[in-house]
Amino acid sequence: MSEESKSGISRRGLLGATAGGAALFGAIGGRLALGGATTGIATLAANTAALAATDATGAVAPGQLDEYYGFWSSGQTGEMRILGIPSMRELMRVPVFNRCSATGWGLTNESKRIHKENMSDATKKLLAANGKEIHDNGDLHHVHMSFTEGKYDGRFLFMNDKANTRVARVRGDVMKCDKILEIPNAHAIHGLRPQKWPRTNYVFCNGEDESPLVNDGSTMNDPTTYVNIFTAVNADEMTVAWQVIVSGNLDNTDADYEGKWAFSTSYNSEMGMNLADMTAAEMDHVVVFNIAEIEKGVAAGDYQELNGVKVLDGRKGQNKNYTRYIPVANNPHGCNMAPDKKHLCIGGKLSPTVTVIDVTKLDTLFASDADPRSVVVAEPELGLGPLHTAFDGKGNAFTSLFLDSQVVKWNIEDAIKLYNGEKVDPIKDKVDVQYQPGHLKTSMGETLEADGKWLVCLCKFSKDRFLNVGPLKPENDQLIDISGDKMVVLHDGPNFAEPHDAIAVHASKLSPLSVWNRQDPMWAETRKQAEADKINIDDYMDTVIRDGNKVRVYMSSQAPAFALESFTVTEGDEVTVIITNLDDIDDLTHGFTMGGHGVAMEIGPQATSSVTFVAANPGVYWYYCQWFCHALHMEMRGRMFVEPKKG
Ligand code: K7E
Ligand code: CUA
Ligand code: CA
Repeated sequence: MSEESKSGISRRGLLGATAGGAALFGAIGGRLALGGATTGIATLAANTAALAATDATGAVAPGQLDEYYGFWSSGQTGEMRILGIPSMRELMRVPVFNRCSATGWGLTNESKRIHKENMSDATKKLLAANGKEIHDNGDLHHVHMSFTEGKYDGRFLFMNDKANTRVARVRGDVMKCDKILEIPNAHAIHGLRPQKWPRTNYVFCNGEDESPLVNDGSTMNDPTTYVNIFTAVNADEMTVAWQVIVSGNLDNTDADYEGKWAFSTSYNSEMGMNLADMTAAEMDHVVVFNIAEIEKGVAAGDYQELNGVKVLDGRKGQNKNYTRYIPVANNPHGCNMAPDKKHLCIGGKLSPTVTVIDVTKLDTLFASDADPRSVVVAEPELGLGPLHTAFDGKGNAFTSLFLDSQVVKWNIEDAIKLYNGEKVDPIKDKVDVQYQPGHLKTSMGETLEADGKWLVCLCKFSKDRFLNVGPLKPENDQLIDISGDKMVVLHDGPNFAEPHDAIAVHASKLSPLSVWNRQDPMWAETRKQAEADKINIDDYMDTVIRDGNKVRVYMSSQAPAFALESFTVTEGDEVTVIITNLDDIDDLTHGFTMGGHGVAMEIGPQATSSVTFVAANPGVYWYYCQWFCHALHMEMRGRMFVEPKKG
């Protein structure tokens, strides 16, 4: 354990900020067993009789639940992860842009339908040329929950794919992806945020990579043909509502608490095509999007239609009602709206400053030709490499300092006073983190219910913090207690490549189902086919339907047996196996794996799943349930007989 966290924990003990709750020595035991922070916490336990199960140390006793759901991105892994906060226990992985061996995501007909539903013809062509139906990878940086009136509403989580320019949605009720939308015209969706007020009607998405607007291979070297595109996705329909062409590129984005604005940082206002050119200018900018004016422009027909999307021109010198460009120091990164509804914080990255914009001054800016910098109300110098900022709801901000490997706590009002010439130091505390932090998240900090309890700092390097596992090391997500004046690092959380961002949502905001609803739309297409085959997929089923060389095998499952002990197909048949799990008990998931066929899927309680493959080789093949479900789980298997083709 490092010196700073040792002293931190004893300070925490002295503060005794842990009152309330019964003495739960088990909580500490659980933590000791993990071999994590040992001595300091043991001392704390001895000194503080009253320690709540989910407070102060981050320790959560066996059998106790976390106070927050943490929704993590996973970068190039392409999935969403759910962790508990403050325990930092990984609770679930939700495959989205990746393929998943456990659940069959990317293999099942239900998941493939979601992948393909909004796929462009160009992507279909590309995939076919590469012998594929769907993409194998994604680069998921930002996960954000839907809002109602500035508060999380638990309905959906939205996330980006930078690699293949997509946006996906995960349902809050079952924690499965239900929509994947390829965004036309834009390239490399990076920053993504839902509208916060009055509700999430739009999800705002930044295209990061500059490309010719009509990208048909007619030009590469004429930079004047290159543009970047800001996209508003209709969150309910998961369709593109409109797009705006901007000057410069787009990195991170956020929205205000009045539903009036969206903001995006741009690190390449230069429109450079290499590192030297992208960092050449003295200043880059933040683009402000005026949502109402853009909607008016759409209604008035002030757009070109490109790949079925209404594209407005918001470049500098074009319609000044749609956008404004606020100069900020070169190559900014993070874009974070404070829960005070007023202050937008822009991470300087190359500059040691955070630029604070007062969004209540934007109406005046749009109505006049005032200096766009007039909306800047503070620019505190905080340290080297400021990337992202989080908030405690008490007027303080926490900024990650990538180069300094620190988190800095600073006060927004004090920073404004300093900017106005008063002699105040806005910096309240700094803490070392291990190492090189990117995003950082406070509990409920991106909502009007920011509670200032926890901060999770997503460090890009772990170096020596864990047992060496070879050249590829995990990231390190650190838990920091921010409830006191001083920040205290409490926990190291190794994580696989590569969470960029996370949100901490109070557990009261969600109540996911334990058993699927039989009428769930997830298998609506499968149901249609079954109805055509006169099969009731809600009931016991053990029927094989032959339709030329297509064979549909309908079977239910109930622990510890599939309804069909065996079935027969002919060599070369296209086989679809459709399974309904009739068990309706909490946590009773079955699986279906067809041996030797590269086929496996999850079937949750009361769910239907289906998978299609070609039985190319004659012989006997065992299928089995791969989800341990019963004392006789091993016996939950059956045979597929593939008869040789005659003649
Ligand atoms: Cu890694 Cu939000 Cu993609 Cu910053 S971004 S670190
Ligand atoms: Cu069903 Cu294992
Ligand atoms: Ca730049």
